[in-house]
Amino acid sequence: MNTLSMRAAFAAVFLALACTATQAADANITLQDAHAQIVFGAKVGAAYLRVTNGSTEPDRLVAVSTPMASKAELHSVIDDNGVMKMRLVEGIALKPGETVELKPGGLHVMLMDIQPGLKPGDTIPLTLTFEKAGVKSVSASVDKPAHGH
Ligand SMILES: [Cu+2]
Repeated sequence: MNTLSMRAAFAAVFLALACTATQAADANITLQDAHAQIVFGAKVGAAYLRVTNGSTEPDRLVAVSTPMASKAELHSVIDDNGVMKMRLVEGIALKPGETVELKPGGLHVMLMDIQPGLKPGDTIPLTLTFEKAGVKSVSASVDKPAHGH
């Protein structure tokens, strides 16, 4: 074996090891307490959940989709001189071991043009795409309407 093919062989081994490590980290995203608040009659709503990165690598939630709405976006809420505004976010970073909570008044999954006929207690399937962990699914239960609506 000449030096060049030795190097190629080592490179192949390292690549194989790197792939194994990535796959081990994949299993460590946990999704909990997924629920959704819908503005009944307006076809818009928001989904909330807790996302935990249990791996030793940083990860990033990059996209969300659902068959129950024509559009799902990651949003944050910002205070613009006392006016609360929603902003589209490119992704949500997750440090190793970190739990990020998507909750009312903060980060949320914006659902637009929601299919009609959903009732409190129904579930909305959400597909979350992570940079490293890949695609994860969770069901969000539809909350009862909030007070005054
Ligand atoms: Cu929003």
